Amino acid sequence: MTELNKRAKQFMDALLHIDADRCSMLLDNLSSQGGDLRLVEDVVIPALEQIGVSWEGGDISLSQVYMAGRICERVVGRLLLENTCSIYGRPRVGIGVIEDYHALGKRMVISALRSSGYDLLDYGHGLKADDLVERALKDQLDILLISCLMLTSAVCVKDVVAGLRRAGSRVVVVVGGAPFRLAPMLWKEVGAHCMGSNSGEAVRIVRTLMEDRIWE
Ligand code: B12
Repeated sequence: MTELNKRAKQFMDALLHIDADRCSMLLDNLSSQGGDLRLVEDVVIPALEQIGVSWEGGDISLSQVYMAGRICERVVGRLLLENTCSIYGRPRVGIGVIEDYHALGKRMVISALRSSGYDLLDYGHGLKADDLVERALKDQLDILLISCLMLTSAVCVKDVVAGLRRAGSRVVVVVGGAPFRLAPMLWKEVGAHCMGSNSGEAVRIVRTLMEDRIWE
């Protein structure tokens, strides 16, 4: 087991014991070594994914999953950039979680983009396809980032893409979240332009789209 895997395991144990103080302490120790977002990618996400697997296997309860999610929101939130920005210039980027309420991934993507110098609009979570279409059109977005963690939510991206094209919009739709990682061709099936597996990829995708100015 590598050092980071060991950290992820320690973090998961603390989560399952609903020990928020220990979770904070473990992250603070690592955070002092620098690279906050990398740290979340390497420690928090593997821990949460393993918790999801354990829940599926019937080894832990939904309340433990729930509390793990809540603790992560709190402790990770402290490490992320929280300032709300308005969008100036190009590209105009917006992000939202379609249908479901798994919002941590979106927060990480926002933080990575903001710390890389991109402003973006946060549309929140639990959004219907029509909400996303309406907002993307109203804000005249160039890039719409959609996050989700449930397969049933992922398929709704199709309706967003259809709604945008019906309205004549050329906004580029980029997706991310567990269903797209698990089914590598799903992004194509729902009509997205591409998918990203983590917050670093979100930054790379926005940068490339901006260089190509694909919306022009
Ligand atoms: C924590 C958690 C919860 C918490 C959520 C807390 C919160 N506020 O977010 C709670 C307890 C509330 C919850 C509830 C439920 N959950 Co849940 N949950 C999880 C769990 C364990 C971790 C999710 C998480 O936060 N991961 C960490 C984040 C940071 O990762 P991420 O979102 O993937 O984001 C990263 C990348 O994907 C990427 N990314 C994300 N978005 C985007 C967007 C773009 C554009 C790009 C480029 C990249 C990108 O960057 C991020 C950083 O690397 C997962 C297990 C798993 N394998 O994911 C199950 C999981 C997602 N849940 C699941 C289910 C079924 C549910 C419930 C239906 C359970 C129930 N019976 O009530 C409800 C549904 C609630 C709802 N309507 O949304 C299933 C979904 C299965 C499926 N096939 O659809 C999973 C997979 C568990 C499982 N193995 O079965 N859950």
